[in-house]
Amino acid sequence: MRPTFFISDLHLCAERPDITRLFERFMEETAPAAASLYILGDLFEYWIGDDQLDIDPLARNVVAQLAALAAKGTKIFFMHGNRDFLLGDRFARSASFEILSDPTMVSIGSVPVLLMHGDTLCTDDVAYQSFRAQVRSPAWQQAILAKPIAERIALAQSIRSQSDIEKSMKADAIMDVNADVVSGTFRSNGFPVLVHGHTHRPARHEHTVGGHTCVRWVLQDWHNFGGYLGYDNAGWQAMTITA
Ligand code: LP5
Ligand code: MN
Repeated sequence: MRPTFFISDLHLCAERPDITRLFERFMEETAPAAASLYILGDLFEYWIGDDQLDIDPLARNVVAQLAALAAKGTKIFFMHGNRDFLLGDRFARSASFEILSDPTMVSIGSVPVLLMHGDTLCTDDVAYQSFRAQVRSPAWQQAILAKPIAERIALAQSIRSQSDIEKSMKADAIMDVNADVVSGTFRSNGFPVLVHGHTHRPARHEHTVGGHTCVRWVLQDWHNFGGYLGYDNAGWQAMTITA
């Protein structure tokens, strides 16, 4: 069985060439071994619409890396994160990947695995959830995508600054997953393995729900170094990638 790899929260941007290099190395040296690669959101620091490709050489390189990996035989799937929810079909076609909705249940070997970005589990963060509801509405997205690129970049940067200010005033616990929502998610999905990112708190958790011991993997963010979660015949393994 060729392995399956999961990554998220790379936050690729021109300001972090070191992380871009780690990603390129991962794509060239590690990812081709995988039958499937799941990118569970926040591939980019922010995404303002697929015409970002016209002005962003880094993004075009990422597309080329993804398309090259797909051409070598790795099936690639992408799920939106809270930074790149405007990534659309033009990007997906160019990168040769399929966009998955959040959540998505897959079967790997015979193991049911539920995939999420992870932000929907953070229901105690009421301010974020109301922001999310607004920016995920088709009407808001249509209005935003009609604005000129420069205006969208300025808006994305203002939201980033405002978000950082608000985060500095939120308790850590508020920005983590809500335990009841996690239990409910296991229960209503038949007690799968849950894989998500977003919280930047990489870990393997065990939850006891309705007499079942359920595993929740939280993916490594790529802030200080890179990382991926792998699954194959030998089981699950979280790996780090350093320079
Ligand atoms: O991203 P992260 O992990 O740092 O924080 C998230 C939540 N923040 C966000 C916002 C993103 O960081 C930035 C999104 C940029 C998207 C760009 C594309 C669309 C832009 C439009 C242009 C085309 O998701 C943060 C959570 C945290 O995770 C932990 O879960 O707490 O949530 C917030 O901080 C949200 C705030 O609480 C409320 C929203 C503030 C936005 C105010 C808008 C101000 C606009 C000013 C315009 C002049
Ligand atoms: Mn996120």
